[in-house]
Amino acid sequence: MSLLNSALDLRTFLKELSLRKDLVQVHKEVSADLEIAAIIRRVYEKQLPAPLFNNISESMMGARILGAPAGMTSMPGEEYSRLALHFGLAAKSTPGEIVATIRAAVKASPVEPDYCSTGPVKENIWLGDEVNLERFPVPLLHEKDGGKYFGTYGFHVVQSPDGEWKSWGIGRLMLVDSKRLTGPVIPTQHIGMVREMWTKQGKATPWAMVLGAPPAAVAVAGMPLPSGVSESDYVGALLGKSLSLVKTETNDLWVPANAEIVLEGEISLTERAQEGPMGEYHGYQHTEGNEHPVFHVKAVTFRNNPILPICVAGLPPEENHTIWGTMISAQLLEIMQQAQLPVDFVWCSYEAATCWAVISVDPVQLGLLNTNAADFAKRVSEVVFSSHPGYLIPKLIIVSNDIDITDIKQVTWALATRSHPQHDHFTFPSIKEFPMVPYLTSEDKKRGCGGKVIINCLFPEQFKGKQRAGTACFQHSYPENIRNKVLENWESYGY
Ligand SMILES: Cc1cc2nc3c(=O)[nH]c(=O)nc-3n(C[C@H](O)[C@H](O)[C@H](O)COP(=O)(O)O)c2cc1C
Ligand SMILES: [Mn+2]
Repeated sequence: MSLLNSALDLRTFLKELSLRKDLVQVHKEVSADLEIAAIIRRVYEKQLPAPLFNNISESMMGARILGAPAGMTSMPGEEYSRLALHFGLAAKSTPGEIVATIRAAVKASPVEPDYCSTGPVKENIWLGDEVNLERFPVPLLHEKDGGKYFGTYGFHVVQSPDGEWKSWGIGRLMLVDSKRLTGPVIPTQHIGMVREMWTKQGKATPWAMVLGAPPAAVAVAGMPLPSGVSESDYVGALLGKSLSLVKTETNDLWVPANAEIVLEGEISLTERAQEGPMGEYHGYQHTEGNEHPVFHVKAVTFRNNPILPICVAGLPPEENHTIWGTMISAQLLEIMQQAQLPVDFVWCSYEAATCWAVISVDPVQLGLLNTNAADFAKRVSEVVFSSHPGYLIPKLIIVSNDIDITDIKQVTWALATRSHPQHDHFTFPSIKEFPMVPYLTSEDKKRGCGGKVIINCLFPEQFKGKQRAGTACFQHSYPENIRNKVLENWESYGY
């Protein structure tokens, strides 16, 4: 079976997980009222195989839930395998290989979708009065959440009124009642920009949400591509293959033909509802919700025995870190290299809950720039913080490339031992900030800025192209003949 098919179809993806012993079929009856979410939380925290719940108390017959669709595994050397499979990549893929694949597509020509007349997502069609969202197993995710969440691993589909920009973006949606949902529509995210175009015309925004999409499509819908780029064309470029799309029943939007569930309708022009609180990606349970626009559902189409994939947000690693963090890393690396900065890798450490990105700099190239920490931090801030991906990340840590930035132990060591308390912390108080960042005060949110920071962990001599004396460790503190001798004799020492 070609791994590419796993990227193109959720059910093929699940078969491949099963072959890899990375899927648990749960046949015991379970409740969508906290029990399923609690199981999934434990699965993330112990890095266990993804659960597929086949028998759910509260839902119509046959509907299923998939948990931890891009959770980490604990199989040695295959920790990123579930994420890698979203792109059709091998189980042993490293973060570097995954990011390289995602970025190669930025440079490839867009591949337009195939517009099909029908597909499996049309196996069941509910129109108007038939719509009853509560027949699906909509889960309560955390005890103190303000409601049940239908959308945690699905993407919004909207398009500009002229039809030129078709935007797909992951965003959460809470159930209001059997025909209505609500969730944030942040003005600086693309759904907010497109909605503003419709609002200016005095119209509600035609909208759909896709659940159980091809894994590559979901990942790309969680990627901060530039505005105006249609995510469907980018998925085609990424996989070298067109996505098959079908038209929604009640509006002019196109959605993956093999999606599990599609909700369609509109984002109300004026109606709002209380959303949340929710346990969120930074690992905290909020205690108060907010008012957000109402999404009216006018039709639902779904496959037989539909699978609702969910993310139970909270402490890392879950999909807000493995998917969002990885996609942001790829885009940050792209924009920094385009700006000719001497950066060879960027990684949003999953452990930092998508609140920081670590930047790996080549000191030899850096030396050629003839710069210093303050000027370099300023240049990085100009390139990163004004960009769509950089807007999402409040903290940057700059290290030299002797550090493997995907290894949190090495990043911790660099942070503790290389940044000068007085000279290496650069703050930028007036830069636009993503409102979901957890420590923002209500003042910050009103201003739209909470302050960004760059922590420089490059030593002064590294700005002159020199590495500090090597590290004191097995690899660097002994001549090769001694290291080889020790390795050859290892068992004879008694180990
Ligand atoms: C599991 C998951 C949940 C997410 N939830 C939200 C959300 O509720 N609101 C939001 O603005 N972004 C959320 N994101 C991030 C956006 O999907 C991401 O920033 C994407 O770039 C948005 O699309 P856009 O760039 O076309 O605006 C989430 C990402 C993931 C992976
Ligand atoms: Mn977009």
